[in-house]
Amino acid sequence: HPVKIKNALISVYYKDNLEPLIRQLAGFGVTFYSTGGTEKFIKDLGYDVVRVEDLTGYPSILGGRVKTLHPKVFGGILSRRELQEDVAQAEQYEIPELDLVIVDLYPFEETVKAGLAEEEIIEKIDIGGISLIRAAAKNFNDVVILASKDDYSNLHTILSENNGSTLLSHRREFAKKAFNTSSHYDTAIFNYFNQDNSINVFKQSEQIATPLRYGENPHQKGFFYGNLDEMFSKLHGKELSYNNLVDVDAAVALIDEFEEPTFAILKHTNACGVASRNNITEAWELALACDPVSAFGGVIICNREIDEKTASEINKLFFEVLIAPSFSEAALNVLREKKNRILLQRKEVQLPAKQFKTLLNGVIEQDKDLSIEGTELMKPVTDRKPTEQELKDLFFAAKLVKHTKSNTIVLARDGQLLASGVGQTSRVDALRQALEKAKSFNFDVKGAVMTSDAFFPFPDCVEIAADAGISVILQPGGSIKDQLSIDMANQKGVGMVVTGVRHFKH
Ligand code: 93A
Repeated sequence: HPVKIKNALISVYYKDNLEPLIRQLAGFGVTFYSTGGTEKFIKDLGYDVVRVEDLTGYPSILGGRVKTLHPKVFGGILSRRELQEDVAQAEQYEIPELDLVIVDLYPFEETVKAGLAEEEIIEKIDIGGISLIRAAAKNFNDVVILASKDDYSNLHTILSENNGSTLLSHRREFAKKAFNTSSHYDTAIFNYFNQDNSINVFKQSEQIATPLRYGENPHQKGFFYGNLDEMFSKLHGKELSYNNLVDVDAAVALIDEFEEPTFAILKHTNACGVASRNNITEAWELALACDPVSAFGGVIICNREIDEKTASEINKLFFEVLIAPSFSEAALNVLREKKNRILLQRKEVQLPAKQFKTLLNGVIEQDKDLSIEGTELMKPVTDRKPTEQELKDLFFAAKLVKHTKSNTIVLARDGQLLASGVGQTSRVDALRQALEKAKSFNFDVKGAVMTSDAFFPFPDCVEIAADAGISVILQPGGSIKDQLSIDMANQKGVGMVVTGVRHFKH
């Protein structure tokens, strides 16, 4: 469906970049229709122009507010060329078929940015131009719309290659861009009026926005955007809170690292208890034993069905949320005894691989940290090599350190988290916290393994860990002082492996 351009309506605020296209169109014998300033511009290039006023029989009125808003203009854009009634009416009312519309809108955003008075800003809300754009884009079947300077050269190329005609595919593409321009324009106007943020744009689409009781604290409003039903069946309990959701997210990310039957208990996104055991009741008991104080009010997750026996043990603890792939009927009966606790049954869904966070006046995006280094990637760098069991423990602890706030140190042994230092401002503080904590729950860390989310800038951590009885240390390496840490390890007779992959989590 090639359409040859015969008549063009041109109404542009900024005239730059237009000249080559005008010259080309003139060469193809196109008739120009134009508004005041644009008309003068084309005339100055030496071409004839029909004034829109002469087409409509009206002058530009109301200080230019009404220039092109007229049936002779809009009829010429919107008439369906293949519809007899339309063609007949166009003839009856002497409406020319306009098959190209070029508009450059009043610079609304620019005027707002320049900080001009409201009166001037309002005057820069383009009405005629935006209507021309929308009309021409709607009728892309017959009409070419250029709503952006960036597209002038595109059309120039198309016309050169097609002897003054465009194809339907071209026109549809230009229409898409035009609606992008018009929607952006109206959004800018909306944003100007909504500076008080009294209309929450996200909230408008209620189907994706779930109001939460509140945000992180009761004085903060909160919403969730997404579809939780896709991820979980809620089997019991009150509504998930903002903080619950944050912890559930952390819990899911952590447990998905594990193949073997595992329980994890989280508080404020950090694990305070994790254990892997073939017997899940045992896994639960060992996870809880890690830090029964922190476990109070936590979020619990397991990657196996919860049976009645395990449920009875979990039931002794006050907790917020329990997540599992399934629950036996009997387990549910036990767990449903308490009214508020939330029971979530997971569904199998692929989660997005990207994550976003607002900051300053924008958003940052990153790939999720999906890297996990298996034992084959743990490079021994000390005289003392890790045993099979130690390698297994290192792998277990590496999964935990990756999902704990930096700076962090994780101590583990035999598939059980012993203690961790979380979110500290120095690595040595994280280590001290972990050791203190282990001691306070009567864990002897002798023979335990230790993992660090990032390299050791100094050998102090290695020295402290070795003196506490840690047998092997895993770290990514990469410090210019790596050798000092390795020397220290050799001197103290502890093992060290490096992975080359850092796992900061902020
Ligand atoms: O004030 S308007 O909204 N009323 C109109 O009818 C109208 N028609 C075109 N502004 C209108 N325009 C705009 O005038 C165009 O979008 C373009 O920005 C400008 C071109 O005016 P001139 O050709 O006089 O420089």
